[in-house]
Amino acid sequence: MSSIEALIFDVDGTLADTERDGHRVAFNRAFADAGLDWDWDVELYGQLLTVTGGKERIKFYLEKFNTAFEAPADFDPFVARLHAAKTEHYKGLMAEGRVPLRPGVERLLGEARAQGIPLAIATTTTVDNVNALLENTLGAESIGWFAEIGAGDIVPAKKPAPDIYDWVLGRLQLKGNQVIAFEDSGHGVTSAADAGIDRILVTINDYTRGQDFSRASLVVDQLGEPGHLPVGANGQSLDQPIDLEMLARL
Ligand code: XBP
Ligand code: MG
Repeated sequence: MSSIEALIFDVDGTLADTERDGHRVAFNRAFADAGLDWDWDVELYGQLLTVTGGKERIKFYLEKFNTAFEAPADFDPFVARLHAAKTEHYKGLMAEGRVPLRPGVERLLGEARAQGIPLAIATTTTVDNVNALLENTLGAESIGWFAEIGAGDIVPAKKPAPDIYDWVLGRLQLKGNQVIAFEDSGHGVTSAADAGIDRILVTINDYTRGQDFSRASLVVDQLGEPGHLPVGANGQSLDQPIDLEMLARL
């Protein structure tokens, strides 16, 4: 068993359930602003999550679900403009406090900080969105709690590619066996595992339940709190919330 030299967190679905009430709503508002009648309902959005990255997701939607749409000649700039408008809406939604952190996240971040264990982020989403979530849940100073924030287009290939975890590990100057990754999705687990991370804790959510987590070390419904214990994949409650002492045993 290796010591824990850093905790690396995914953001969407892991720190907070941002997809349904954050990203999805922001996409729809950007589409409406642009005069497009596209409506990504909760169910369709679940299918669109097959592809990570907002710009990539818009293109996937047009390829698979809206083939009748006549793409403009300046397609990439068109998608980039839509996506930039979506990011502004997303930041507005975060500022309204629409999406809280998931149970146990603030507690575990606090425990790690108290013990001097570096924190980092490895996410597919845009860095502005990460900052907006942190600022509006934990306060602006919390952005500085993270030694490295790996986000969005900083790497060529998004999850499930390992690039973003490789980037964060490189910046931390750590190897995969020295860290623990926190994820909520099959794509996220693949990304972390292919970067050589062997301790991966998954907190599932309604969009990711049932995905392939065979490469994860532990799958639970949430990190939990003392009065609200996590439930494992076998349906049994754990006897304690996920804390550093438990993580050390992964
Ligand atoms: C997150 C994503 C992102 C967000 C949208 O995946 O897939 O695409 O939905 O963010 P993960 P942007 O949690 O695996 O990192 O629109 O800013 O790309
Ligand atoms: Mg995620």
